[in-house]
Amino acid sequence: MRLSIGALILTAIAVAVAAALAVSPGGGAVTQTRSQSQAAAGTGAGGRVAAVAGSTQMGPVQSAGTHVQRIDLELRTTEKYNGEEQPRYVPVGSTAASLKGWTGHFTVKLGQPVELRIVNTDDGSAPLAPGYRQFDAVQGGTETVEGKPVSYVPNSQIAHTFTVLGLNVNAAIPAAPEGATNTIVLRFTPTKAGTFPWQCFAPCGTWGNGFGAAMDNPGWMQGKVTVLS
Ligand SMILES: [Cu+2]
Repeated sequence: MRLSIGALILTAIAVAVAAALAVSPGGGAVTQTRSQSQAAAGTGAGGRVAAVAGSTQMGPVQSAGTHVQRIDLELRTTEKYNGEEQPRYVPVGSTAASLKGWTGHFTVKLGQPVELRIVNTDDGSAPLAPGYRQFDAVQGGTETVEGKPVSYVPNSQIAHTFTVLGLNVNAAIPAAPEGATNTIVLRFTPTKAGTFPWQCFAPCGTWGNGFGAAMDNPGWMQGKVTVLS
């Protein structure tokens, strides 16, 4: 089973956001702009922006502070893939229009702390299969669930993971209380420059033992994170 992980990540992508950096659709040039939320709030200086490379969509990601690179995601269960509801990581506040071209690509800076905040609306679990159980543990950073520090999530409660193998980072996402949401915050500092796939390892999709549909498509349960040096 472990061998198959390598195969699974071949198409995957990644995380993180960049404080103030947006990568062009070409993936090369870097531009700076203000995030929608900050613009709305009138917080001008040091504006931060979502970085989405390889697409034309900018997520409403913002920085919480001068140095922290904040990524705000929602984990939705109402998005439809081929007409079928599938779980999906999307920037907070995304609309159908803004999700066009969303590939789950973020950009962050090397050596600066990242705060990945996930509002999870999924109250169903998808326990990790044998060979993937190591992803019930928080790796490469610290995690809180509803503000409480956790080092792992019992497998029976796992709904998703947010895993960047190339950065040795893993967040375990527990199912939300029925009909409610829970908020998971993962803090980590990228230690390597490059572009790394991220993905979920919980079998939360349809087909292929839970590894099809959402699990097999960028902008759903996988993406990429670029760490700029
Ligand atoms: Cu998942």
